[in-house]
Amino acid sequence: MGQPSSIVILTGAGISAESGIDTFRSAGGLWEQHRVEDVATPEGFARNPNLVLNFYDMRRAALANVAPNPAHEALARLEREFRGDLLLVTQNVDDLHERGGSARVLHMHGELKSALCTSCEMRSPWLGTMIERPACPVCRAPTLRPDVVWFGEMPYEMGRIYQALEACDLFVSIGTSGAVYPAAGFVQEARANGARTLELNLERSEGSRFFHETRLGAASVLVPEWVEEVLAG
Ligand code: BJW
Repeated sequence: MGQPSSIVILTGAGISAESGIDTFRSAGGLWEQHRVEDVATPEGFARNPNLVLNFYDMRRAALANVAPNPAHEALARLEREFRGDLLLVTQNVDDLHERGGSARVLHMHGELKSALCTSCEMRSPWLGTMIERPACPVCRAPTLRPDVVWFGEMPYEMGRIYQALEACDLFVSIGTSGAVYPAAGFVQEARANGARTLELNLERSEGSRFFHETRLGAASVLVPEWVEEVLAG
């Protein structure tokens, strides 16, 4: 195809792996170190809030020790230089896209550097810890939780994402296993609406067969190459 006019990009933990952030499902990944039911469900939080707050406090603090890699930087370059419509959707709760230079990032699974108040339901930027039950900056109640989307909860901005998937002519999935819905279904949604679909991943994802094309390799190599290709037309 020539240069696309509208692109939707979905990123997952694989794009941040080379920056030193653990993925979820690889050997030694987060779900081998912690039980999903304990740390990534509303029920787990209700059962043991200290465990969950501590888990996310540690991951928030760890962001200070990592930096964006060439894959994040290449997507920021695409945002600056691509003349068509671009929506960058990430499942990641880290801030490496922003630190890599992307100004418009849709965090469908929330963000480590944000707090959600279970009393007033407001979201507030949050850099510190939550284990000591700080007051919500909006309503002052000591009822903050990590602003991340757990299993059984609705991801953010689904309407905007599906609208973009309907309109795009290229959908690109980068570094995600395709194990978690609704993100895992985006490829079929885009394809049903006529988009070309491309997967960039270290290994084939669970939904690999739904993509027109799969390129295997490290994101820090594949993403800059692909961005160069798109911008060259
Ligand atoms: C590299 C690389 C390198 C490595 N270069 N690549 C039965 C059927 C279908 C659905 C369900 C079902 N039962 C329940 C559901 C729904 C459920 C779900 O999907 N469950 C599955 C387990 C089946 N989903 C939900 O509950 C979601 N909500 C929902 O569905 O609401 C209802 C709804 C209905 C209709 C429309 C819309 C909504 C919510 C899901 C929330 C997920 N939350 C988490 C935690 C977030 C907070 C935190 O970070 O702690 O999000 S789980 C975790 O998985 C995290 C991630 O964003 C998400 C995806 O993981 P990701 O990014 O793919 O990472 P990995 O580790 O799996 O893969 C890494 C990839 O990178 C691999 O492929 C490697 O090869 C690659 N890689 N190094 C390139 N260097």
